[in-house]
Amino acid sequence: RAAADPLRPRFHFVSPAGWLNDPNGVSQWNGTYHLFYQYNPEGAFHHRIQWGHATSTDLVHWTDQPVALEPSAGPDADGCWSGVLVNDAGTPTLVYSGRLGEQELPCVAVGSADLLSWSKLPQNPVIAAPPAGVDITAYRDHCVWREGSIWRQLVGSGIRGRGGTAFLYESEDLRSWEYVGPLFIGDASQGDPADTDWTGTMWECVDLFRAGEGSLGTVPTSGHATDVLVFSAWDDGDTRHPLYWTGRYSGDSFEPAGLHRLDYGGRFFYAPQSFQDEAGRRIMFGWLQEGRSDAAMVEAGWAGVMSLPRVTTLADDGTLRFAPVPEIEKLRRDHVGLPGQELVATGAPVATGVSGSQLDLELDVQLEPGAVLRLGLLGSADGVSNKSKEETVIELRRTTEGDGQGTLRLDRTQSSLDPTVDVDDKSGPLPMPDGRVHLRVLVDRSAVEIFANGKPLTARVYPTLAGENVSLAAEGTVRLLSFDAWTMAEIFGGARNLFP
Ligand code: DQQ
Repeated sequence: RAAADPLRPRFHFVSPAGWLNDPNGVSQWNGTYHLFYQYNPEGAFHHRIQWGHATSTDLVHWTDQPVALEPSAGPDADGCWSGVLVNDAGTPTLVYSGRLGEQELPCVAVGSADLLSWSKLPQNPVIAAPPAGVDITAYRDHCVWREGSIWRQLVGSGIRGRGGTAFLYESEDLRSWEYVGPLFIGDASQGDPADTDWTGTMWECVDLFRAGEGSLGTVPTSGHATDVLVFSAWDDGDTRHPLYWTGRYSGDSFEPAGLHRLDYGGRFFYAPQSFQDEAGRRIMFGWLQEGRSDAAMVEAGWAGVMSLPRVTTLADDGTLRFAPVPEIEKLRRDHVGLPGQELVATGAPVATGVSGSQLDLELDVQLEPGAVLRLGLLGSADGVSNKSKEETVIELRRTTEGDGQGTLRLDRTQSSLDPTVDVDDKSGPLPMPDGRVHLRVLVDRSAVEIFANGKPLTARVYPTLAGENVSLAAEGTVRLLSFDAWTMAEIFGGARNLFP
């Protein structure tokens, strides 16, 4: 049933059955990429979470592996929640949150050399309780790294009445941990939960790394380096979105410089986790959660999409810039190009001749001040008025000031005739020097990943009609410098091994 769902992505990783959420233990080990993920094979709902596992040699095609961790009597009896993989002098080691009742505590499992079988330590949990005397909102998820001869660990949390935080610990052996203190504490009184950059009452899935040159805990050798603290701002209300601070991590603290939105799709690119691969690239995965109801997920038989792996680099303005790994391009088929041309306000959209629901689009455009470009996707015309009945629209808008600023917006309001799905607008600021924008769009059935000058906007859409046209429309003057489109091949042919 799930496999036949036309909304199920075909070139993104999805779990073989049931439910998927956060990426875990993302890594490259002796050449092979490993993707673990929060998994419930029993159905498309979040319950008694296990660690699914898949491997890849190219970051494009994935082979399902047996479940790595599943709940057992003890501190993870109610779920093996998010965590990381580290290399302990050659021994693959997982640090994750074991859930028992309403509480999560840090647990460790060591792996066989092929990373396929895992043994939980008998002394789990390795940290018996959250820091004493602190009124916390929650306590879970891990970032673990080696600094000189010691291990350091962050556990995501929040201090009631103050804000999200990450508690710092140290260890010599990954088994006994000493509490150092909060790395730093956010301020939940700043702004309002509805703000797209509200930092939340708890930080899930903290991920600390150095972007640019050098590595964590070292003195940067050039100006082209910043430490980055990624977290998923959480609140027991509706707020869920990934943010990051740039700044400087040194000693036992983090001095923040700037707060940034990680993805303009907010909750649709959640709980990201990154690693450095053997080629030195920082690669990030995130969970593309659903925008349909719990009942619709259960009915579909599957839920949750893993993002395409993203190369994460430091831009000249000190923020992060993202692009899908170039390996993805090997799925491109049936190229369609359009000649460079000037698009002027014509009212009616220009057909591109491209259609499909598995697409990779790459455009270079230049907008005059005040101009707008609309790229329509997954469109269907009703054949009478020729107006689209369903369409997902990506909008680039340049300010009238000519200051090289603009907006990226995803208009989903007409994306589906299904009244029960999420169709909120998503948008964010887009610097466009001289009005120029490099736009990359990956459409995979219900998953849309947009990268505009390196700023990502990820969301889900649920079209009900079979129409799939791609169109372009302009307001003011927009120069189309290049337009290339491809159909994308599927990554999972045939039946998948379910490893009961
Ligand atoms: N999901 C996991 C947690 C994490 C949250 C549980 C983020 O570990 O805090 O499945 O989506």
